[in-house]
Amino acid sequence: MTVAYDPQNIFAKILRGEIPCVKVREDDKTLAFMDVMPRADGHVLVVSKTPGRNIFDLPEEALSELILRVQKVARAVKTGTGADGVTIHQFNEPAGGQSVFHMHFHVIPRWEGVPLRAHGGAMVEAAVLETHAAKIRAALE
Ligand code: DGP
Repeated sequence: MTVAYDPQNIFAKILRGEIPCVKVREDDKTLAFMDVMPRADGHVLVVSKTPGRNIFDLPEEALSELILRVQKVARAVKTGTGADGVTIHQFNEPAGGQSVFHMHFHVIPRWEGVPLRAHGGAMVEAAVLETHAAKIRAALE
C-alpha cells in the first residue's frame, strides 16, 4: 500500500520557511541543512524540493537531481570537516528507520575508529551547528 505524502511534515515546513534550519546549500531543486540531532559533528541532510515521501514515490527526475547534490555536499562535508570518510544514509518508511516523511539523504562525516552517535539522539543548538555549517559551506565548489 502506498502512503500519501503529508505536506505538514517538518522538512516541508523548513522548505516553506515556517521553521528555521541552519542552511548549508540551496538551489532551485534541493536544500541542504544541518541535522539537529547529528550523529557526528557536520551531519547534513539533503532534501528534495519536490514533494515525495521517500524513494518509493519521488519522481525519477527529482531523485536524479537530489543524488547529484548529495555528491556535492558529501565532497564539501569531507573537505570542510577534515573527515576520513563520509557515510550516506537514506531511510524508507518506519520499518526502514525513517522518521520524517519527506525524501532526504543523510551525509555524515566519519573518522577512523569513531562510532556514530544514536539516530534521532540528542539535539544540538543552532549556534554549534552553525560552526560546522560554516566550514562545510566554505568547502562547497
Ligand atoms: P530519518 O527520517 O530517519 O532519516 O531521520 C530524520 C532526521 O531529521 C533525524 O536525523 C533528525 C532530523 N530532524 C528531525 N527534526 C528536525 C528538525 O526540525 N530540524 C532539523 N534540522 N533536523 C531534524
